[in-house]
Amino acid sequence: MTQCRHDWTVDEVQALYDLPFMELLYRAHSQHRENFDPNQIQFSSLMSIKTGGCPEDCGYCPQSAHHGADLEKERLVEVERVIAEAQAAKDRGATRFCMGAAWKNPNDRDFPVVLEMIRGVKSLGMECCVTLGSLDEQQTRALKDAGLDYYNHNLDTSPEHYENIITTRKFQDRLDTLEKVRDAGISVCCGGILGLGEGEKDRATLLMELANMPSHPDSVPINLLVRVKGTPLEHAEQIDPFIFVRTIAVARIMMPHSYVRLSAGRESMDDATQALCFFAGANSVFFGEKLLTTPNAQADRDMELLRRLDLHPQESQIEQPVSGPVEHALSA
Ligand code: SAM
Ligand code: DTB
Ligand code: SF4
Repeated sequence: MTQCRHDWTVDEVQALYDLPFMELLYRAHSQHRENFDPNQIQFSSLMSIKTGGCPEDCGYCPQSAHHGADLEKERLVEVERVIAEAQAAKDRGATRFCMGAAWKNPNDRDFPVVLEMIRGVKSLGMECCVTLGSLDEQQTRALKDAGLDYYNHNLDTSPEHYENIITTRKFQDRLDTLEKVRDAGISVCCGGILGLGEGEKDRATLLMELANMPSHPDSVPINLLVRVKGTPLEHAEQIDPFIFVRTIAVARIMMPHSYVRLSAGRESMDDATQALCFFAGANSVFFGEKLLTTPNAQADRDMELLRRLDLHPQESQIEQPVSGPVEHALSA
């Protein structure tokens, strides 16, 4: 097992980025094979449980009330609908169900309903993840008691670039919530977005911040900005796909035991780039036609890609309810 480091300097991270591409991929893939089955991908499914009208002003996000994205707002969805979607995701081969809400933080009226959703998803024998914004200690304890496995809370970019992208909260606010999540014994899902007009150093600093947390996030989603009309970043310059692949590789080397998720942005990525990401150490994706509000890679395209690359979905790691084996569309 590879040792985990929490004392990276930005120069060390930059030096990894600067390795010749083939050398970097070789190192990352070797690291990946030491800790994971390189032919196995974990599948998560995503559902927006409360859409739009968010008071935060994240420049990338179509759900912010500050921007003019064409989006149908939706109140908190009903628990039954969530459970039905989770069951459908499980039948398609997802082992984790993730729910996202466009909140700065959860309110007292809606929070108990989310707890009910978590209990419902857990009763299906799935891992459960939610992303609800900032939390206080009472809320993290309640989430843990409801059986929550993962909390997603992204750092998104470097502390230096943060205020160019989000002005309604501080980078430190994110770290504070993450500390409460960790202290409650919930696994952390934390990553970032590339393509926010950041520089080389911002990307290196983001990975340094992630790896230098007291423990590495269990899941590290690396998102490629989905450029949405009406958001301040709708015309952001697209990054070179090889920079994206390098970022996956550097994340894999720095956080050897974490699941690195090739997250948003796959729809606009060609198959060869995705294959390079898997080689570089990405071993988790969102499966299903939709992310939260934007389209994801089509399910049939994903199945075909897996088949062509001889990749197989990871089986559930939690004990299943007694209702019998589930036929996986992905393993068919
Ligand atoms: N409101 C909560 C929060 O921001 O913590 C949870 C939901 S928010 C939509 C979850 C994550 O989605 C964000 O942290 C960001 O990383 C990602 N995201 C949002 N819009 C995106 C976009 N257009 N492209 C890529 N990732 C995006
Ligand atoms: C994460 O890092 N990416 C997901 C999930 N965590 C919640 C969200 C992607 C959202 C993409 C834009 C949208 O569909 O609204
Ligand atoms: Fe709100 Fe989250 Fe979107 Fe930011 S990323 S505007 S906090 S929903």
